[in-house]
Amino acid sequence: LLASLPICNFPRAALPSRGPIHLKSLVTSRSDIVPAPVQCKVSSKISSSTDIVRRSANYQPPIWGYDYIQSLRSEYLGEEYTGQVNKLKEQVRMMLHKVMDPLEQLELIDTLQRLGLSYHFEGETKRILEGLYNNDHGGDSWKKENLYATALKFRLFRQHGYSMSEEVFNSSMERGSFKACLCDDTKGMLALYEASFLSIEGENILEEARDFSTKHLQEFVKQNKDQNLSTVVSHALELPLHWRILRVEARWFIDVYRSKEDMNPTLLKLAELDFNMVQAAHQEDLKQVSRWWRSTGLAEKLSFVRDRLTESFFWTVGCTFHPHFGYCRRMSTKVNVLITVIDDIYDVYGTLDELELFTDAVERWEINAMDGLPNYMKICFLALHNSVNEMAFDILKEQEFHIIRYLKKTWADLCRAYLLEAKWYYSGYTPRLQEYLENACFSIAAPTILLHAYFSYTNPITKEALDCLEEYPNIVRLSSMILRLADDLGTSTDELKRGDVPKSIQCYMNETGASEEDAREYIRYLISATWKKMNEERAATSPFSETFIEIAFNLGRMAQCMYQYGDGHGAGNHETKDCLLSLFVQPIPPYKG
Ligand code: LA6
Ligand code: MN
Ligand code: MN
Ligand code: MN
Repeated sequence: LLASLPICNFPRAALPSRGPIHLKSLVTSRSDIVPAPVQCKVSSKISSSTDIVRRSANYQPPIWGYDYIQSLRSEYLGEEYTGQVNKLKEQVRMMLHKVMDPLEQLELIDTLQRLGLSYHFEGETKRILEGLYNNDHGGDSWKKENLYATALKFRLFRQHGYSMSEEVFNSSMERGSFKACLCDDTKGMLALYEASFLSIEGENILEEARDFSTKHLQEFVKQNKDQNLSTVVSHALELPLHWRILRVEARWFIDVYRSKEDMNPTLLKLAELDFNMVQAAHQEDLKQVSRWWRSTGLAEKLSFVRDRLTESFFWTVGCTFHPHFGYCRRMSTKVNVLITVIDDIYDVYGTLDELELFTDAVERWEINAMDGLPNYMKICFLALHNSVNEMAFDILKEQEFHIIRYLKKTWADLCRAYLLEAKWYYSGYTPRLQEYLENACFSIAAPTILLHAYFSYTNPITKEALDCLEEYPNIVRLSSMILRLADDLGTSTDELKRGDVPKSIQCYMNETGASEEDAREYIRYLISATWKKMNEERAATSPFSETFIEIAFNLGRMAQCMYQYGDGHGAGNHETKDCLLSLFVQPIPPYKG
């Protein structure tokens, strides 16, 4: 089975080796953790004679229907706010020019980033960082600075692609007694903690810094001496800044910033206004793509699948929120909903025979290939075929670049990976973790998502980048790995209940005898190790634009966000619902100061 698969050795480079983890207990039998699948009989219209036993996931209906989405209207769409924003932007630009103290400069850059505003000030940010870097690099000024300033500077420099040695933390980390006195410096600890996530493999000082600061910050939260600071620290401990997507973080940080003592009203006003205006643009994208989604009729015709338009749209906003990327967001949303539907066909509803036929049809990528499919698959196939071909048509028109070959290959790779999982499921096979991941990093669809993203966000498309993409470069593999592992942490409990292949947690348990808790811990460790490799990729030379690399990073971040509290994409939970409301529906009430 495996040998016949053209997908091989996918994440081998990405899978770090690690000594055996401490095993607390052994799992006695698989039946402890895998309840019998929920099955339901449907009288199938597709299969003329026999009753087919199909699984069911009992997915909830979407949080928002078509009419609700179409009713979204923001007053911030109008021209009248553009003038206000421009004025505020000018004032902030002046601030950026006036501020001279290096620490204040860094703090301003950091605040703009967290407020979601830095995209307006890229030139200024670059100029300031360049100046700071040239001034103090090579000198020993680091030694004179406190931990907070050093860590903030380190993080911002690394984020912006400046090379920075972890040695700058040597003086803070090497002496035990110094560590003891740092413990009162929570602000410094927090900065050190955030900086440590910019590390690459093998950076031991940063590794130690992460452990040390994490422990200290956990202790600080327990003591609960300072309510405001504790809130900020807990937020950081849940997920570091480097793993968070900008829009969600900005929405959260604007509220935190409002009650800060040294809050600057100009920054706050600009942040609120800009957030609301970007939200208005997103509403228009969402309305438009929701009309397409309704026109496909897939949600009604295939009532067993997840109807997840808004969540699919959220993934794309997490990848890139800039108002002018509307076309790309709409295209990527289409890709995401189609993936979600097809994934359910393979994981839940389709029989193995049907899945073989569907895979074959996608490989052939021609209209006649539909003929032998059951009706529900015909509809899905044609929706896929039409939508993907239409995207290819847009690119052909715009750039005279013919991309069908690439698109059809990625969908065929995806379906083959899905099919292999279906075969494993029906044969009751549990692969080793490595074998599982080699396939699962395809079946999570990140390579498909990123390939489509490349086409819709890139102009001009280059042959060099395409050749590289065809080989599934590291940046794609690593982003896929994070998405797969985070997805497994969030979704595998429900998946196994209804009947699905063992996911990474279960493969690892089966392979090593680890408890579920230890297996989850190991998967979290793998995520963290994968991020380090991602950080390394950022610095590597590649034929990809900053935008594409950022999208690959953001896809990983979106996964951390979506699966932070369980299955935010499929099952829906109140955290995701609140998040979607705050991002796409509710404007921020303006600051009256
Ligand atoms: C997750 O569902 C899902 F639908 C995906 C296709 C993953 C990424 C989603 C985007 C961006 P599930 P599986 C649309 O947990 O079957 O069912 O691979 O994925 O575990
Ligand atoms: Mn699935
Ligand atoms: Mn699947
Ligand atoms: Mn899953």
